[in-house]
Amino acid sequence: MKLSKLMGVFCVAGACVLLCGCGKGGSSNGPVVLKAGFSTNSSDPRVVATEQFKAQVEEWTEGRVQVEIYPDSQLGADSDLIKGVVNGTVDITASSAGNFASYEPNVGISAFPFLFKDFDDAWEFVDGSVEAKAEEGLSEYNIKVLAHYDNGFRCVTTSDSVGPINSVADMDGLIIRTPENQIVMQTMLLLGATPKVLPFNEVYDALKNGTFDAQENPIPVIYNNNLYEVQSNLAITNHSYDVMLFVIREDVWKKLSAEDQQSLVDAARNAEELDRELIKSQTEEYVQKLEEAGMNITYPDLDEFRDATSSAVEYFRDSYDADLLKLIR
Ligand code: EAX
Repeated sequence: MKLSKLMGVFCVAGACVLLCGCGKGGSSNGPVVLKAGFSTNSSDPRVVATEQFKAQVEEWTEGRVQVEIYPDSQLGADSDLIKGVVNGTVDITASSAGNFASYEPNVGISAFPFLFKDFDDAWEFVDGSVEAKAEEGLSEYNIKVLAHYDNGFRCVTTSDSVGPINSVADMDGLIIRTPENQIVMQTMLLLGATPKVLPFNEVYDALKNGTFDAQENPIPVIYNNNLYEVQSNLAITNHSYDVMLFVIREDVWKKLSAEDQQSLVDAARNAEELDRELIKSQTEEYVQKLEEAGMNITYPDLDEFRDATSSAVEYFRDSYDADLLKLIR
């Protein structure tokens, strides 16, 4: 067969492969590889749930979309991971809603103190229209919300030297580490403590060397990240519910075929369900494990804490959408 004819055949074949590749989300340049980064270690439910997401996405897209998981702040701390999604260096992350507030302030609205009585109450809110409205502005920053992971209800831990928390008075003057979340910081101020921000991957050492007296995080985070090794007391304050946004770069999302997008949506919904199950069961089961690990557990009167923090919404009246604020009180 003459060379020119042969060349002709190759071109047609090549074009056909290209056309096929494009149609199916993956491209002729091989699979779409999504880098997913997290601030916590691999035993944390957000990472465990994303491992399931990875398996389902790769199976359901027949390998056209692949997910690489980077725990332990390998791709950066929470604020770096979110910045990475915005500027295209990280494809997927899950982080507390409050950490997105520097892009879209309304997103952190579910963190107001003592807003929810239990997980079902919180999930109903997070799956509702208020949260959806609050998240609308994220698209402008190339952030697409795929699902709502759960971090749990935040509680206060303290060192041996400052002792346990049994009342609001015990919070007075505590140097307490918080994430970069203005609502959590104001809540600590209203309780008389002094909040200071530190990236999560530096918290263990900072507590160990006494830079901080205290920190606040949900029970699964305290256990899964071994914070009981550097804090002696746990007060069950449940002072703030911590929804986490499981997000993907919008530009990458838009390049996927509708079929592969649907696979990611379905896998993300399943991962959300698994994450919530894990967080709820660990919140119930890990208090005993923390006690067995030597922590002194206290149950302060939360009405006193609720009263002391009741002005938080008023304080932020000008920072949040007034209609949204009306809907949370
Ligand atoms: O779960 O920084 C924090 O305290 C957050 O809760 C973090 O994502 C760890």
